[in-house]
Amino acid sequence: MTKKRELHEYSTDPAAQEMLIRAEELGVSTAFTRADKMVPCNIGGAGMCCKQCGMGPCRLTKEGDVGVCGATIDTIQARNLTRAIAAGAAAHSDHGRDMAFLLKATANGQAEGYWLRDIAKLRIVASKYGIPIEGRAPEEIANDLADLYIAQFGQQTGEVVPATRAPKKRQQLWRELKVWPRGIDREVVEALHRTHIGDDQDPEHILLHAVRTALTDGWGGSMIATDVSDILFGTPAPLLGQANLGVIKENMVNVVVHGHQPNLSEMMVVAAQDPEILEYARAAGAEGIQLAGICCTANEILMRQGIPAAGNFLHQELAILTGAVEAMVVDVQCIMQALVSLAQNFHTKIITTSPKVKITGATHIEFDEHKGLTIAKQILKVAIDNFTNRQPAKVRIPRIKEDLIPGFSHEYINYMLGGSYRASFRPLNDAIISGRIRGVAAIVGCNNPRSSQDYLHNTVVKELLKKDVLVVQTGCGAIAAGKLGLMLGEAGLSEVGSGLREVCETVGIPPVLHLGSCVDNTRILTVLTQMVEEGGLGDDIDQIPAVGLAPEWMSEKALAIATYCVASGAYVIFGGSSPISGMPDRVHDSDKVARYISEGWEKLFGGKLEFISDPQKMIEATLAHIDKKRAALGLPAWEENKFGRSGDSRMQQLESLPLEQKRQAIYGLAAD
Ligand code: NFS
Repeated sequence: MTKKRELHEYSTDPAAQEMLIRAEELGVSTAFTRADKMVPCNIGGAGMCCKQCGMGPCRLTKEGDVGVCGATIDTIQARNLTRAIAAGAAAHSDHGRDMAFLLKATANGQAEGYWLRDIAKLRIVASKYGIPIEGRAPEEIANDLADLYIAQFGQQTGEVVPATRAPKKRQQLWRELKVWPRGIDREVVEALHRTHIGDDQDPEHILLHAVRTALTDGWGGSMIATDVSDILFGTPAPLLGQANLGVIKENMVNVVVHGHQPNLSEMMVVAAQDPEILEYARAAGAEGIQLAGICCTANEILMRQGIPAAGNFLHQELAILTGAVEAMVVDVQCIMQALVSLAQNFHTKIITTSPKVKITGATHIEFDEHKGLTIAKQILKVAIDNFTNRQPAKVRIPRIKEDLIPGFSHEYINYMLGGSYRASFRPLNDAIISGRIRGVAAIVGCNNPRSSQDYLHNTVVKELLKKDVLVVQTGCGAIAAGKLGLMLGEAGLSEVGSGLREVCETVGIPPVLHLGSCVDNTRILTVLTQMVEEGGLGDDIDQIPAVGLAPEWMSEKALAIATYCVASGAYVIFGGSSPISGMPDRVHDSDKVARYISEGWEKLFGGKLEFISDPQKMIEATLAHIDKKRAALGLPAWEENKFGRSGDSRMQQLESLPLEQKRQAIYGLAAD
């Protein structure tokens, strides 16, 4: 069945809409139109299809149905969900492993072009694990830290060490429930073992291991990825960036880097500034090289180097449709196979670089960090050589882009709230305690062509801001808000609740903080932990008035993130469709798993995972949860317009008033 949608039903982004019209003119398909043609399987989509063995696939469609082996719907759903979580955890953690090996190579002078940029973070992280730092060269410390991190992957018994950075009470809980991961690879392998035909068949028991597998991602592999990226490329701090397809430039060699790992993209940034390469580009008739990012690679180089983001997940094909991209250089994760056939309509070269990822028809130039700079230059030369093949008649670049300020690492938030001498989370906690900030929402995750691009993300963000909820974002959700102009100081404040606005103006921050890529969801864990440790908001993460949302999720990584956030104590809401939705009418048997990961997990961890497709209901559930947590802490109930008597814009309004009226307006004093 083919159902064509209206343009705004495909994307709320005008640049995307422009490119979708272009795709139609050219008669090429995109994920947007393919989603119309591909009707999702309602049995598999609901989690009721088991294809774990050759006796099936078994499709369970009726109450009481079981598979050939006797597996029930609950068992099948639990197994499917656990496998997805394991795949997501594997992807993030393998990224972390690569970064740990890069740290090792850099420490030993074997990684061409890389160096240890953030020695302060290196020392802080190393000392958390008892690695001696006094009187030692950064390379020695980095070598020890790399060894410790590499060991986490193959560790067989004991506890993965990054999780010791969680609040004390949470650590205790994980030990009691026996979900503290023993080793990163071990938990992923065990998840596959347990979900093999004829193994673990108690849904709750399977899902408890899913929790342990997810924790190995958030408090393991992903945390390692973030730490090492900061040490090697710098801990992010705010800078000015841009986002959307308008960052592609007609007179430049445009190279789009897409994927996830900053080892490649950071070296592309270095190579693109090399005088020899720039001269090579000029000799080809271009004014220079424009690097731009897609997906989380975009976030990595945007927040550290200010390299513009061409867009989020659903922009990858649209960038090629501009006809002005000489090369799209990809590494791992979220890369659509359709890029290759789409690029054949243009001169664009798709270059795969990871030893783990090849795509039929793409050019493969394998990246090796031991000669990273040399290979990055080689890739750029291929792109430059392709510049003369560009067909000017096919070039259509939307003139749409937006400024944004990314780079809010946990370290920077700490600094910005107190400066060098009084760095602290106190002002944030105090603002929540007073009710100026009602609570915090972390809005993360993907785009999904099943819903209008960025619509769910930005609808939820805008509504929560009006209600004084501070928003932090990562991944493709962050790029969605950036494209809309919500990550700028003044521009982002026009429709923000008066209390939150006051805080943003006082501290000088946008109301939506860009915390980085998807692996950097660990920064959210660190922020929440620091809020607990600062005091006044309870003694564990589950007591903080905070919610995590992934309104447009689509990847298995998103499910892993959701699960480790729940296990850390957060209420997590996913939009779109539920992979465990069960029977349409949710009859008894088929919603057991849904109830378990919600009510069941809440009893165990204080956090829960729910799938809510309606954005208004998502917002209501978020606010209700925040208010419930405020009440449990004994904080004053949130009141609209209670605050807002200070702040920059208010001061400007008051400036023209006579003194008495000014006093009255500010302090609520009667004029005498
Ligand atoms: Ni996260 Fe980043 Fe984007 Fe989703 Fe893909 S890029 S790792 S998975 S689509 S946010």
